[in-house]
Amino acid sequence: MSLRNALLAMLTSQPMTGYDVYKNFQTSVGYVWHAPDSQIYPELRRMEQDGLIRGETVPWGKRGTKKRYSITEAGIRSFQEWLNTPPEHQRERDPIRLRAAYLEWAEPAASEEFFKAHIAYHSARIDDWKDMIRTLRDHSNPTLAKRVQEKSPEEAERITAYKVFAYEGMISRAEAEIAWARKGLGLVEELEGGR
Ligand code: VNL
Repeated sequence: MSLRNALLAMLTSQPMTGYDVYKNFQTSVGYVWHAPDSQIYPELRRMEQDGLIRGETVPWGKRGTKKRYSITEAGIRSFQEWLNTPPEHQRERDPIRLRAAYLEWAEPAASEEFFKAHIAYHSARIDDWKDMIRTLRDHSNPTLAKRVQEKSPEEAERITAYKVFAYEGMISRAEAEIAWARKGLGLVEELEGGR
């Protein structure tokens, strides 16, 4: 369901071909909802069957055609219904904490590597999200640029502020992960150092 809503979000910015949905996705909402093309194309076809988007054939190149999707009224209603409904929280399935809970079975060096890799991963993600915030604020992100074109400055600001806020949430969470992993390094040192 979430992939569907992420794809509807893309098509609220402008009508696009499947390939453009894929490209826009990877440089925008894909940073908060990862999905490979193998999921995106079949889901677009299902969404068309369900009437949430409409594909029309448009000319392409010298004599080719391609399909361009636009969101339908039903698609907009479905998207807004999702946004106006309380969130569904998934119960925990946390591979990192699962593993952390049993580090007494691991080699101390492997435990240390585990926490260091965790720090490196989240540090890299924070850098990506900070870059994204910059391109949102200056409207150079292509998906956002389309979305705010022809909008008043106030409306553009409102649209941008929520997206920046989402990334600030991602960054806060990653910073907490890094702080936790640093404590983990300390714990491994404390518990395994003298062994
Ligand atoms: C959009 C653009 C969304 C850039 C994003 O993430 C993003 C958008 C939620 O305009 O839909 O990073």
